[in-house]
Amino acid sequence: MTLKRRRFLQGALAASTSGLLPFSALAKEQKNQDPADSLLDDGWRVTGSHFGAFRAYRKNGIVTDIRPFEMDQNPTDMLNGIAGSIYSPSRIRYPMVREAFLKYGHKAERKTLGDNRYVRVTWQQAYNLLIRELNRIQTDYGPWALYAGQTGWRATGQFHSSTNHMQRAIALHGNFIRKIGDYSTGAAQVILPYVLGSTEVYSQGTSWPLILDNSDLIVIWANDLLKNLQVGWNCETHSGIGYLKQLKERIKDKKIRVISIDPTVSKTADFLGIETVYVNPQTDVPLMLAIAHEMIINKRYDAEFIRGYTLGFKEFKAYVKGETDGTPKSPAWAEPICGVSVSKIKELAGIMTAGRVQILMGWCIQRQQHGEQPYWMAAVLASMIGQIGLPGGGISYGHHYSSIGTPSSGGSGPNSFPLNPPEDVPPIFDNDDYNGYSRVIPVARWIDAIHEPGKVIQYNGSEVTLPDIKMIVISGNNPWHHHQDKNRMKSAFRKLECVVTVDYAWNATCRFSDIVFPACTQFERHDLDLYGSYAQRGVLAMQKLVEPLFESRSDWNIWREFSSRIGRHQEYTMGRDEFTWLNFLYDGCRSKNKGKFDMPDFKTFWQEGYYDFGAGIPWVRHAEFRDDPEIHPLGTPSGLIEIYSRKIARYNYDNCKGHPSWMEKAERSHGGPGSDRFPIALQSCHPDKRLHSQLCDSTDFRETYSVQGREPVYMNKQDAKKRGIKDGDLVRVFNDRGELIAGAVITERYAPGVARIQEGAWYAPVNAEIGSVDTYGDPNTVTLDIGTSELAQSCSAFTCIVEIEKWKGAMPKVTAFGGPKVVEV
Ligand SMILES: Nc1nc2c(c(=O)[nH]1)N[C@H]1C(S)=C(S)[C@@H](COP(=O)(O)OP(=O)(O)OC[C@H]3O[C@@H](n4cnc5c(=O)[nH]c(N)nc54)[C@H](O)[C@@H]3O)O[C@H]1N2
Ligand SMILES: Nc1nc2c(c(=O)[nH]1)N[C@H]1C(S)=C(S)[C@@H](COP(=O)(O)OP(=O)(O)OC[C@H]3O[C@@H](n4cnc5c(=O)[nH]c(N)nc54)[C@H](O)[C@@H]3O)O[C@H]1N2
Ligand SMILES: [Mo]
Repeated sequence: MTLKRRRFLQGALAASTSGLLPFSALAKEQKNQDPADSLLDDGWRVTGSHFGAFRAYRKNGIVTDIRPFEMDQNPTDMLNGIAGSIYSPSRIRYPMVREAFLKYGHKAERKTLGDNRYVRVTWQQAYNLLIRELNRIQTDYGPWALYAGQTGWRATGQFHSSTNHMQRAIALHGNFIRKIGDYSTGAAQVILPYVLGSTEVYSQGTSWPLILDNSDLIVIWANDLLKNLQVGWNCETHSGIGYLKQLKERIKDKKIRVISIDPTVSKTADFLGIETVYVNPQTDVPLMLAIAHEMIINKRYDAEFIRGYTLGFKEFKAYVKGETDGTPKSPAWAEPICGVSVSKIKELAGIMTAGRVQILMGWCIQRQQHGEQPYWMAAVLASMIGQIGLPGGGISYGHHYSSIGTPSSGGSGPNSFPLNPPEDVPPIFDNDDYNGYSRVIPVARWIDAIHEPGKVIQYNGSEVTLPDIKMIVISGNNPWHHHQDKNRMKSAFRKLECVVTVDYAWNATCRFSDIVFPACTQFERHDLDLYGSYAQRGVLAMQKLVEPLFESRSDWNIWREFSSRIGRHQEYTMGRDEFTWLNFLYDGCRSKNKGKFDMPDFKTFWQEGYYDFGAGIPWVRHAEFRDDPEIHPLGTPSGLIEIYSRKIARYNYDNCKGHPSWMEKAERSHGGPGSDRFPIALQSCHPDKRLHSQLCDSTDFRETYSVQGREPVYMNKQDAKKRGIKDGDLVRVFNDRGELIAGAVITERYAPGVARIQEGAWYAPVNAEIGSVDTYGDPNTVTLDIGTSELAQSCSAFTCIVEIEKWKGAMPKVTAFGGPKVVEV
């Protein structure tokens, strides 16, 4: 896309946000989208993505214009990146096989893995290799040697859900290792059921209108709502951002006070113009304990709520007062650890116990060592405040995600393409013997398994025996973005025998694979999905914009042919084609909603492009429990909020005790362990202009934020000055685990000792060697790969410290983009 075109798109977005575009006219102009209809017609089509639902114009077979969907009043800039991703130089064009693997198969040396040398093969050759390898793994080893369990942010669309297609097809062939939990909320999902009786993070939360009307104070804790609400699990329409705009008005009118507790001034804090209380990274628990200490000493907590709705406050109180370990968790104790002054801590304890207080927790503080603790501790604070179950009070663990807090319409979305094969169809390799290994592993521990097969680890009160993984199949996720410590991953991948990836973008995961299948993007196939995510606002037709580029195919077509080649076509497809599936899923949705919503038939729906369920009714989380905890108990063992958990105490873990507690980290900035050598905390927060690694391939869009072609590292002015670094300099970010090149952006929005590189920057080593410098700037080059604790064993990416210096010497070229080095054989 040319710069001119980009400006045009930006102009189009700006115009449409102010409501100037005649959307109904656009809708009318849409051609009949019946499958029989010529797919070569020019015209407007409606579709959607994680970044937003939108309409696109197709001319002469290419996308020439993208405008937000009329139900999206707060469209995001990321729509400007979509065309550049469809037409990216990094698109996977053909099936590709690693040069050494093509010659020697699983006996190929693996030291060259990552050198990016690939041979173009035919689809037939690629299938033959894949099936040969799967047969070999199931025959020579067993289901324990195959890992196809990883999931991630595959495109929106319930039918083409790419991980479902891959897992269903592989399951028709043989069994494999699966995972439990996710990188997003792995620690929360395990700890919160013990404390609040449910995972909380993916539950609908108290409706924004009630928060706006009732809260006196909103505490935004480790949470950047404005940034993270840009992306949703379904086709977003960004209602959450609309509520933030209303919140800004209430702040201006002095009706609500809002503070942010964060090591940086977040995009949200900047937008709302609110106070940020800087906290040192990884030290929220000492700050929270000191607030609790202050409330206890001054008897400023809701003793009645504690008595009626919670269990175990006595044990916790003894710890806070220092009766169990000799250390009172006073503000004076906390200040040198968390960096928040005694007076500020006292002020926080004061304002959090005056008036109606809503706490809104973000997720990234549970993505650190002992990430269970701040989550548990926040629930304890909310219990002491005593407003759980009241409108505008209590605690939420999800208002920054997928429009949580927008009242749900009550409509039901379409089901997805079924993940599992029909129950009466056994796999071809019908072997259920896992050789004593666990068949399910905690999601972030798969590299541990490759390094130490057979090792027994603790997990959530049970034992997991790590399997001996030899082969991995990947689709709809990008492990060479999402996992920590790239050099450790590199050495693990050298031990594998075969890695297969299905994607549309030639990212680092392709570069560390043996066989790569080219999927098309979601814009090259028909689908349907919810729009509005948790608002469940309606059902959206996702109409194909263009035909699959190069030799790419939809995931459905890729795995359909695979199934055919292993003799399982009928079992895979259930006799339906793409459009009969869409029709079937839509009809299922229509009958679920019968009586409540009068949905039209499929053909009419497809022509109209969407069906709107309308707005929902405001609702308060945990109101029933508050009303009567005996009739509506929580799902905890006692039915109450467990400040002390006997169950967890009985596990006897050193790194997760019976009540929330402060434990020093493996490494930590601001005077913590290792900070003498690596004084800067490196955050790897979610990107403002990407969804993880997605859209990084969109060249012009990337250039709107990159620095001299590298990913930005945001750092504090003082830190930069001390190191002689100027804004726009290329720098070396490093620790003992690895090094990367990034472009410095100097800002006053970060506290001294805190820097950030947004996750999802494409990993791009100079060569295949372990330790090779990353030329584009993936923060996971340097992050730590340990479990949060023996309880959740989740991702600890935010336990990471580094040093930063000006880059010296020759400057290697960026190797991330533009696909593989194609080798002729
Ligand atoms: N350091 C650090 N690491 C992190 C995090 C962090 O905060 N810090 N966050 C973690 C979190 S919360 C998450 S959720 C993970 C995200 O990790 P992932 O979900 O793995 O990240 P994505 O980049 O979204 O990967 C999706 C991949 O699927 C591909 N894809 C999209 N649509 C399709 C399709 O239709 N078909 C096929 N075949 N492929 C498709 C995309 O091209 C992309 O390569 O990262 C985790 N990693
Ligand atoms: N634009 C965009 N939106 C997204 C995504 C995306 O990739 N792009 N991904 C989606 C997904 S999969 C997820 S899981 C969510 C992620 O949602 P989160 O994990 O909540 O998001 P982050 O932006 O990583 O972090 C939020 C805030 O936590 C602060 N923080 C970091 N460390 C600490 C700490 O030690 N203490 C305190 N108090 N604050 C800290 C950061 O400074 C940041 O302001 O976002 C979703 N939304
Ligand atoms: Mo996530």
